[in-house]
Amino acid sequence: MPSPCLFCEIIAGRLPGQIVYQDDLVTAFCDRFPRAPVHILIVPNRHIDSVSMLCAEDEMVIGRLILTARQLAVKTKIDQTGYRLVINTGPDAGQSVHHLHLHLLGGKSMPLMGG
Ligand code: DGP
Repeated sequence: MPSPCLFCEIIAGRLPGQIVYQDDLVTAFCDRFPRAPVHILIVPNRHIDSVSMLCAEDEMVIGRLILTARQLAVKTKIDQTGYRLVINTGPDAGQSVHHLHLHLLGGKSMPLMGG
């Protein structure tokens, strides 16, 4: 892991981040370079580089990431209009921060994948 990890620093409160939710397993904060009116990153509190590094014991944290996204979609009022959940993994997907994160995107109509 690059030291210090940017998202670990935000989770620990050592770097500023607009944290919108935090519990024992995950933290959610606004993306610094939003690509939609709602663009929130939901990350595991424990450092995990990417989906490629997940193991069976991470089942709970992965579930929590998605359930938190669903809850935040309601809170930000995009649950009726729709939203996109994205996890970029590795260089071909353009993963730029090597701390697993789920993008919650919504508040506008988005192009179809591959369209
Ligand atoms: P990805 O390309 O999937 O690795 O997405 C990384 C996201 O992280 C990207 O949308 C921009 C966001 N980001 C990068 N640096 C910072 C930062 O310092 N603070 C916050 N809140 N977001 C950041």
